[in-house]
Amino acid sequence: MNGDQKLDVYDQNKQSFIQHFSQIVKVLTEDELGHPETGDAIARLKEVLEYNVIGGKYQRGMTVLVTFQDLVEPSKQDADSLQRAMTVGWCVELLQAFFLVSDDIMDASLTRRGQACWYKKPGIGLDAVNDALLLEACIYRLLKLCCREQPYYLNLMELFLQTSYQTEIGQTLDLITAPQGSVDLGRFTEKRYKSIVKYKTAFYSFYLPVAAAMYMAGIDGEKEHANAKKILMEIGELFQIQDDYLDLFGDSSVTGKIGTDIQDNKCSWLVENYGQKEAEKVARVKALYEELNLQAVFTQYEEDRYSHLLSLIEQCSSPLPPAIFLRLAQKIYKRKK
Ligand code: DMA
Ligand code: MG
Ligand code: MG
Ligand code: MG
Repeated sequence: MNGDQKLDVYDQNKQSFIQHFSQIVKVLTEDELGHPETGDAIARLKEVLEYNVIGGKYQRGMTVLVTFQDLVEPSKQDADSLQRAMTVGWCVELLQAFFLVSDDIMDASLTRRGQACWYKKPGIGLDAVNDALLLEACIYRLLKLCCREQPYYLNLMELFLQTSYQTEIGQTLDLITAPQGSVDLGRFTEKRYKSIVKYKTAFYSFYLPVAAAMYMAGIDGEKEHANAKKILMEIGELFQIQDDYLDLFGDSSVTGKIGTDIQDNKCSWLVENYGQKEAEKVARVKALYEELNLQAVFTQYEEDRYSHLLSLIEQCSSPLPPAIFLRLAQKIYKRKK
């Protein structure tokens, strides 16, 4: 968060966005009235939603809402349209929750958003796999309930489906590049690294929310989407590079998660001791990174990429207002979580 800004549109809308969540839960759980025999499952779903969809930054979901507000003229922003933009924003947050519940199992992580990972809760374990699938199914139930009558319904559905596939391909690359118990730094090329971050993070975190708002505003041209995507994929790449940095050097009381990338043999730089679970080996890799002054290298790299982004936005934002992209870039620049 950049302190020198006035209250930005994210802050202005955050409260009403979060308040809308109880509406989402209500819509997703009232179905039980018609099917009383599923009541116990719906109670479980409610618990899954409340534990896993809440507690993050809501940046992805809010991006749908604030971008929609930028793209649609104020006279057409009636209460119903804004409600739909919020609901679609929550669909992005549901997709994120679906990925995170699964990701934490695969990465053997311990904490997320300042609490135990869902699968780590006593009595949950691998039942969390089904909970993740439930979260995914909720996206399409919500889209149908709120947007079935809208001209952009099919575009949105295809967007969510395609983005899910891309993210899953990214997670596949992430996992097969980091096989358990087999450390081979030869696998870690810059090209592979870029592919992983593009697929596993950039599509769903940055292109998806802006593209959803564009479709809702009636902007469905290929050229417009390609231009926006070009910028958003770069923002997404920087975002995941920061995530990798924060995995080790972030303050876990701020990020809400304890890093596992060294233990998990994840594609990043370096060395013997890498891909091992013992605390002292992990500490040795971290000490080496510190010796190499990676924190300073990262800071410089982040600055360079940020100024590159600013010029890309200047070149490619049209016909969308540059503010849409500038805001996102500013949001993530020097982020601590
Ligand atoms: C995140 O990769 C990608 C997805 C699709 C969740 P990651 O494992 O680095 O994320 P985190 O650091 O949040 O566990
Ligand atoms: Mg992870
Ligand atoms: Mg992961
Ligand atoms: Mg990470």
